[in-house]
Amino acid sequence: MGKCLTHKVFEEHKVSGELKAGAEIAIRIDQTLTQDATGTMSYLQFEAMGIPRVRTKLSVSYVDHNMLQTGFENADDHLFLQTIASKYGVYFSRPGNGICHQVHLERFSVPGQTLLGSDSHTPTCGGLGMISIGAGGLDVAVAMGGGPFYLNMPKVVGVHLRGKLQPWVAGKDIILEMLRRLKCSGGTGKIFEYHGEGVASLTVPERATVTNMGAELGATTSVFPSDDQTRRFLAAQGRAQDFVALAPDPNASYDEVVEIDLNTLEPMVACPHNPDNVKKVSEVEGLRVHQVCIGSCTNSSYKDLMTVASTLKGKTVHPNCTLAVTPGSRQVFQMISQNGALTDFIAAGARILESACGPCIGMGQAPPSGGVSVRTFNRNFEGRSGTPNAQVYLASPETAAASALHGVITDPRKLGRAPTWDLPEKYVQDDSMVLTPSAQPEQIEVLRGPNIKPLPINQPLPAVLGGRVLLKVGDDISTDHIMPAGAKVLPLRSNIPAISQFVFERVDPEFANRAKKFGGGFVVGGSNYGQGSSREHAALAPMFLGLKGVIVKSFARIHRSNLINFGLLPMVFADPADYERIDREDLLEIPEVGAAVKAGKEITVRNQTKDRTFSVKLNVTPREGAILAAGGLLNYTRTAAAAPN
Ligand code: MIC
Ligand code: SF4
Repeated sequence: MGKCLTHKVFEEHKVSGELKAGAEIAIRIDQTLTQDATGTMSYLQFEAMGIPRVRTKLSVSYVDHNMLQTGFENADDHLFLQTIASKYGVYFSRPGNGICHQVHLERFSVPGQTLLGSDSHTPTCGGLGMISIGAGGLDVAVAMGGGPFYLNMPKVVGVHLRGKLQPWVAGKDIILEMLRRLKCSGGTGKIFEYHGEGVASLTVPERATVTNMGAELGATTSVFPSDDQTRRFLAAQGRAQDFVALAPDPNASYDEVVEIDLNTLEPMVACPHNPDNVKKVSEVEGLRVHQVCIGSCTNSSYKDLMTVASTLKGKTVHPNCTLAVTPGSRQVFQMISQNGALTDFIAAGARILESACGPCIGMGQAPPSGGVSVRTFNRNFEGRSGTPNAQVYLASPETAAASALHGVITDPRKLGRAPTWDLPEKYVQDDSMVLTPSAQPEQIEVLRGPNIKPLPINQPLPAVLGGRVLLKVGDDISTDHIMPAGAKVLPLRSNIPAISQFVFERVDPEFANRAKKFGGGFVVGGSNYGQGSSREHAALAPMFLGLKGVIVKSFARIHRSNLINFGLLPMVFADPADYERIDREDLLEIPEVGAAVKAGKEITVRNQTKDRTFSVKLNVTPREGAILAAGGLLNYTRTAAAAPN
């Protein structure tokens, strides 16, 4: 049997372990990326490791999330990030240069290399044949220091694409169809490798939309081959030298197979409040729309914006609906400005936003109360838009443009002939907003405004772990539920004491006070706990409040790793029925927790309130067990470094 592309790249980067699904392996990381909302912590952690300069081929620090600057906090963070990047050898993409994933795809992605990013949508660069994985900031800090990235080898799912997308049907509809079929935990422990004759007609930006939103499947990453489309894209970016052809062997074997016929695919939409609540657009057509937003790392490429601009040209947005447009990068912005598409947007009544995450992370453009917002984004969790009762629908740029014109959800195929235009032979190539690190790092002073607070560190695991159940939640709890973002909370990402007040705020505003009252404790949850964002603040801030562990039916990958990285026990009910037999404020005790963690398997938990015991599974590797025992990865790394050889 031949090899799949994923295994070829993993083999080249393997440091230890076996390429056997489920086995722990470590891979070498060529490139890293951070964004400002997770980056400040990541660089504080890197600094704490005492390594003088990054040891990757390339590390880039982006500023794209915290851009509103309604107070000093965001600007403080930007200066911190700029100076620390310069000191430690990291390229710095200045605010205004664009969304990290879009810019990285355009200017830095290299087929066949590995990329680790402190953002869950890092898999975007899989659209160009990279193995690009999202992780917590601490894992990225370790990779910047030259350390390998540890993961359990995912299964590789071959997604066989047949046929060709029909007019008005987009890359976004492919990934929405995947979400409809597999649901948002369907990709846990998996890599999706797209292949088959249908791949050839998909452009790099379309592929990047698919791999980007593979994050919503819970996948470790998604990847496309590197072929003629890739060669053309890189050449148009002035980076022909970065091209490497990459494909699976013709007889490659996959752990699982999914088939999609592009010929018959229709425009799709994810309905409130989860990205996997997917229907055909034709099933929800006619619903009144108050707002349409074009942008985010999923759909803000030159291709996406040109599609919308050409659809709107000569028309105006429906009077009942507002339209916000975000070009994904300065490159896209410059190009639509040069070719007149920006004028078409303005003439159509669009509100043009700067190149940043913006409304996707609740930084402005909150919809009206109970309003319907159609967005080309990737997440529609309750409240994420900034309006708790807004109804957010996720769709392609084509569907979003049609809906903006009609003021109701509209199948774009109703608009008649699809506009046609060619992808550019040459993109604007101007990297002047990417700053090169200093050649004299000793002369660089790292600027820390009052928003930058020191990093809290956990204690090693005690002999007995005990505490109250602080909260009991259901299935699909996202890291947006645990640690909300938005204009009020996001600026506090560098200030753990302040941000910890907002933990679980939208689920239970009393959570932080209860945690303090009981001196910490446990959280109980359902399936797919911690889906969504990679923000390690969803582990770090609860840790600051005294959280000791989480007991759930199942975890999402990145959040589970983040819990371990900060010394919090990720426990899974051995018998899911025990979930029903536990209540908020029950007093739990785990005796001899140290031995249990070392053994890595089952732990007995005593529910003193209910006077019963139940079992939970830890399923940690020996390395993860040692990290938990040390009270987190930073402690573990320090102890490992201090240990005699
Ligand atoms: C998101 O889309 O939720 C974010 C904001 O980009 C996060 C990272 C963060 O919380 O800073 C992500 O996707 O990882
Ligand atoms: Fe930014 Fe939204 Fe993409 Fe997250 S999903 S990186 S907030 S654009």
